[in-house]
Amino acid sequence: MTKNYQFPSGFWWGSAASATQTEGSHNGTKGKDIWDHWFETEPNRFFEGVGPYYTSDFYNRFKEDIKNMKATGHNSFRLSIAWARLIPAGTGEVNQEAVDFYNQVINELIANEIEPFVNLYHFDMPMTLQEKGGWENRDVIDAYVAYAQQAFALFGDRVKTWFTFNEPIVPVEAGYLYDMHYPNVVDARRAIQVAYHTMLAHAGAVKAYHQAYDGKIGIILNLTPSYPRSQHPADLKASRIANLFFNRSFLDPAVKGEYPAELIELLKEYGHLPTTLPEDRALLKENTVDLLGVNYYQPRRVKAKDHLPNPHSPFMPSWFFDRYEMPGRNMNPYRGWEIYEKGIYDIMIDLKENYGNIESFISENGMGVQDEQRFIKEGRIEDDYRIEFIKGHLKWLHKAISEGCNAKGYHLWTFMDNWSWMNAYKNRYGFFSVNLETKERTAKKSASWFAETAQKNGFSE
Ligand code: BGP
Repeated sequence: MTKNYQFPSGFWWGSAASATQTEGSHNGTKGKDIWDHWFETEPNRFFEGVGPYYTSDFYNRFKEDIKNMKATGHNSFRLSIAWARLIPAGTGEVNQEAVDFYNQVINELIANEIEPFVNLYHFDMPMTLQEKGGWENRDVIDAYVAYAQQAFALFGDRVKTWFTFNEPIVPVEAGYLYDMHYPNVVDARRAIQVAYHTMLAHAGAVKAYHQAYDGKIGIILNLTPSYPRSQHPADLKASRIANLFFNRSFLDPAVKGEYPAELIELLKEYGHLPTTLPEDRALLKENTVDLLGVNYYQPRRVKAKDHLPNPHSPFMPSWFFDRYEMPGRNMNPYRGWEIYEKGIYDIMIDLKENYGNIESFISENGMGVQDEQRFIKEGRIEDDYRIEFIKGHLKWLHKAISEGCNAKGYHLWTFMDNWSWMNAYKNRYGFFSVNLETKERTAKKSASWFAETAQKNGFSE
């Protein structure tokens, strides 16, 4: 029997991208950010030695791309502003060339009836500020809020949906715990301070926005629902702690304005509370988000530790649980991430039941595939696996909405294949492929499927 998956009217159909991954660092005038610096100093850390200079060249080709977005059924698109492009030194003078560029992009989107969702920070700390300690330095909070205010003043007349950060936990984990991003620190105490300062910067920007503008402002979190191996109390505890560290550490302060008491207790017990000031509590409490972007790629399966942690090893979240490789789980064989479509539903139910049913949307979800050229037939990548992936997640999102969840849209990661940090061009995610030599864009099969789905505001199966 055919089932209809019709979405509420006004549903946001689109995709997401970020400045560093698409614009091309060498295009226009831009101050250095940590990616430029890291690539200059350690190019071997990047897949095939490819850095942020080698991109789809959105900077020069955005008109063509926006035309393609329109043809792909987009009524919304998330981009990010590169802080170091708008304010090359991180603080002070604004770069007029960048203002012109972002104005043109925003105007072009609006002219094509595509709502611009603008994110202020996607892993791209200006190098001048990183040299002063980056998010470890409390002064950087003021620099960020000043940058946010500049962006609101310049573009806020047309941009009505803002985000302060994309996946703020990623720079914390990758940059300060696991040696995966610059500055390659491995120190939980410093990581916790970075996480805390990021949330203060977030709240400062929310405050500034609400004081002067009437649009919406939110944050984009990569939520990884935690599933325990079993209902054994030790596994349940492991899962609860994983959830505290990786979801609630940002979700609670962003939506409820306060950190979970259990997280505070845990950090206190191990002597890892961050340095705070008395006024921080009110700043967080009074400046919660209007909406939430949810990036969902994979769940987190955990179990109680097989062995007690070595009491002399430095504090790490991995002290409290082990990863659990559930037998039979469905893996994306190319990216090595589990595909668990129901996770999207579980997140939405959690937001409904525990976070006041805050307005949200899927701000990233996608399937990275290596060597996608293998799937070319008659000049086009036949990415049926991506269509199935999107459909599978949309079905669960649809169910969540039918049960009263406040989910307003779905954005694929990403519009066209892009440079992905250390993975460079290893995994391709786009509706469009890009010939990196000629920069020619070619629609994949998923682009036409999405266009039709967006146009019908759903699909049937
Ligand atoms: C998300 C980031 C994106 C993008 C995506 C895919 O976490 O917000 O910027 O990188 O992951 O990542 P990857 O290319 O490493 O598979």
